Amino acid sequence: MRLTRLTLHTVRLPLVAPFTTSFSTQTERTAIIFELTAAVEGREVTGWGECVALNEPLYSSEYVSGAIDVIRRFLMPRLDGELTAETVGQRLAPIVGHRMAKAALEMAVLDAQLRAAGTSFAAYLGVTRQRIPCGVSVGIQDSVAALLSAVGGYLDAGYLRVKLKIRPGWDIEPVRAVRKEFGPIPLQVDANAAYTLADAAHLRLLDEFGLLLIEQPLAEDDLRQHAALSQLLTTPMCLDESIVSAAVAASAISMGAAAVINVKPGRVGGYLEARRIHDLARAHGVAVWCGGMLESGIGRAANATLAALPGFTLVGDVSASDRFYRQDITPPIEMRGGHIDVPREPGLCTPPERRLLEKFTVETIEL
Ligand code: OSB
Ligand code: MG
Repeated sequence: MRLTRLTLHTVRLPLVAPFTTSFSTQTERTAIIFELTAAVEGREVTGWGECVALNEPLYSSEYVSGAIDVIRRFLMPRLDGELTAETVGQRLAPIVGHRMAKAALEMAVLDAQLRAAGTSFAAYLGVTRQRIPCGVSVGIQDSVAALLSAVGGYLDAGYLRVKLKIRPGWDIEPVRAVRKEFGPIPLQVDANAAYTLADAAHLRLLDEFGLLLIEQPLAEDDLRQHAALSQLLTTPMCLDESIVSAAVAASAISMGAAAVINVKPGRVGGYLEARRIHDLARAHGVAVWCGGMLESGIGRAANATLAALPGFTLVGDVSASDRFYRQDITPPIEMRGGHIDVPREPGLCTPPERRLLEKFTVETIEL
């Protein structure tokens, strides 16, 4: 195919409730929605994508306006002439970093390619599962009472696994309270890099709660320190921020830094690299699960398909649209009996509804 136009729709979606992690409180999600037009054998096709960069470089070095800049200046110019989704990664490889921006471009190209062929993402990946189980990521709350009420609501809604965000000052007591109130539910924690190895003795206090895993307690670059910490804890070590590529995943696995990996397509440069990490982890007996970045229905649908690959043996952070949004730009992705159906239509997602896309758009850029 040959790319003919790229429109970047920056949308601002209000969240149903503030979402607090160790690094920020978000009350809305600013997302870049990619609308790519391509010529495929004389036909015009559209591909949709979503960039998961946050507004500020607090989770990773990427951020919304930086992603738009690098796409305009350095990434799009490399995607001229004939190309396929499978070659986007190689074309963009000389540009260092900017994986969320690259991932979104590859996603839009892959979506266009699959739509042109009438193939679903599920068929492309070869997934056989029809539906995936849903977990929920629960932000830091103002009080333990508020946390118990939030967790209770998600359990009533049917979520099959709960992840609690933690940070120094909000860790042992909230976990203890949730265990006491709800008993042996599948429970895990995510620190978003808020601790150091010097906190090992404190983090060991989490071992008594039988958590599924502890996610990214230490800094992104602290692979060796995560390996050391995992020797001191019985709770399995899971990495998120640290795993930016299959190469880093291989290092982390060989160092004993990761017993589990949270796979996020945006963080690793795209769905194809995410698949490679899945394959690598599976070959090493390392469990993976699909993480989330408060995606709109575009990224959420694609994540629901990725999470159906056989190595995704743990419940991920793929929740229903209404966990974050009262109104999404696509028809809502719904959970039934704690599961989401794997999309079967051509491409990676249901395209956004034009009226809703326009309603939430704050900036449109034509490239
Ligand atoms: O660390 O997994 C994370 C959201 C934004 C940035 C980082 C993370 C998260 C989440 C939410 O935990 C996952 C979701 O989209 O449901
Ligand atoms: Mg995380």
